[in-house]
Amino acid sequence: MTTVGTFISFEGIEGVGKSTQMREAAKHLSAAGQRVLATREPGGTPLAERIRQVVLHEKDEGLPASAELCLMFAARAVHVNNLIRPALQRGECVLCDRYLDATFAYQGGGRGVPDADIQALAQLTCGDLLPQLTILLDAPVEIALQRMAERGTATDRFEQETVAFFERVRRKYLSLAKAHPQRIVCVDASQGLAAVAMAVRQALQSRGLL
Ligand code: Z5A
Repeated sequence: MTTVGTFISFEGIEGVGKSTQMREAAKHLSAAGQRVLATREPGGTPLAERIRQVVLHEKDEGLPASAELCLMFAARAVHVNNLIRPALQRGECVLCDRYLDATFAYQGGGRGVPDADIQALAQLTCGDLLPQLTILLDAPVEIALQRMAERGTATDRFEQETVAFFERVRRKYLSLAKAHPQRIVCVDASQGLAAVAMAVRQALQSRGLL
């Protein structure tokens, strides 16, 4: 299926500022005349948001890594088919707070699921759909966790993970950026808000999107 819109994902460990920077980018892209759809994973449609509730907040039973992986892809299959592909077909600019790289980073780097298993499920659920541009916001784990602590939101299953877990996730993200330099732009998210926003803006400009 030919897609005519633009697909951009925002990635990084929790608290690096993905949501904040995605909102800024949406403003700039809208002002530049793009029709912007901002969405997130897991979630983005009513059904995928219900799956999100389970995968982030299940407390009564243990959730094995394999089940967590399948739930992430179940939500993604719904999201891609029901929201992302149709929006791209309409020529919209889809901004997604996390996508497939998050699965390689969290379920792969964090939980130890082999890349080949993740790749097989990716092929099954989203085919060849990859973002044209991925902004990886990178900061030391302690900075990101400090920001989350200051924000003081309710905790989910991931937010209760150890520093070592987030270090593995960060390392995997950085290795993905090294492996896919054409698609993934790594931004130093330890800087202040304005400096990070400027770097994101430059990445969009370098792709002719602004
Ligand atoms: N997950 C997974 O395991 N596998 C998958 O395939 C997918 C997801 C798709 C839900 O993610 C969880 O799902 C996620 C991984 C897993 N869990 N973790 N960890 P989420 O995206 O919904 O939740 P999150 O990653 O925890 O995002 P967040 O809480 O919204 O954080 P953020 O978007 O990166 O940060 P923010 O909300 O923009 O900023 C956090 C605070 O820092 C806020 O108060 C800001 O004002 C402040 N901030 C932001 N930038 C700055 C700078 N530059 N300086 C100072 N302060 C700043």
